[in-house]
Amino acid sequence: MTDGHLSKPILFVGDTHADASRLIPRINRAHDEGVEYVVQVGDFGYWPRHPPLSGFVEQVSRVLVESSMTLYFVRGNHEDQAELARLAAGATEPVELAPRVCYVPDGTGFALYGVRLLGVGGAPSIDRRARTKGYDWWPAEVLSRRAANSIGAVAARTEVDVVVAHDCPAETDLPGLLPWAAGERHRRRMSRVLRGVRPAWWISGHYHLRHSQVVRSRAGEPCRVEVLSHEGDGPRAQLIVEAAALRRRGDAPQAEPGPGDPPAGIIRLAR
Ligand SMILES: [Mn+2]
Repeated sequence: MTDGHLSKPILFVGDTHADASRLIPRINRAHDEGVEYVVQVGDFGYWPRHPPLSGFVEQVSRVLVESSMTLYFVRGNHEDQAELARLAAGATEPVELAPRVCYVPDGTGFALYGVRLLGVGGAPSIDRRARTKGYDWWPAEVLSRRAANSIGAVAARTEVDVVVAHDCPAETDLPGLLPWAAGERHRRRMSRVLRGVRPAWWISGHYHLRHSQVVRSRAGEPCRVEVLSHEGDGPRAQLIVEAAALRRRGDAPQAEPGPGDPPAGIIRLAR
């Protein structure tokens, strides 16, 4: 890896929910800023069997191909879980579902400019009673406790800089969160992953709000949690970070920045 790669920016995007009309301009703006890789944190909107949503992936793919960019996404709770599980069966690396659109199965690692990222999908749907099992809702939307433990155990033997997840760990003090047992249980599973993986960054979505916080694992190591908002929320739906700032080694974040005081290496694009 050359030093030039370390200054390369990577775009992280919150829940897109198959909204091509907002995601495509965002990708185009990022391309103008030199971004080559887009990492989406789940609730991407992968619904290949649900027209008209089924055209979303192909629309995004065409733009990525034209710009020579690549998008990676983890699964949220609002995706076609059955199709994703079928297409990713046995995969040990990201799966290209359409040209330059790659699905990152739970516990799968990938590297961008030497930054090591690990995908951890899943979350519980608070609206599941309004959904139909096997059509637009599946019990496997959550990350199982067993999967959380096994991701933590495997990743503990490797170095991971960034966890890309849909949900965030229980240590995150999300504002305005209503008490909900299933949600709390799932965030505790994310905490198991956090303790096992010990990433420097945890970048996630799901709550349709923007929140930044440095949390500490039991060993006291800091992890910068960046919860991204949804695609309709303008700049709060994205984070652009230079590769060097994402590397685990080097200066790990030590303190939470104050309001209007972004950590070094972060560039926020105008809307
Ligand atoms: Mn979600």
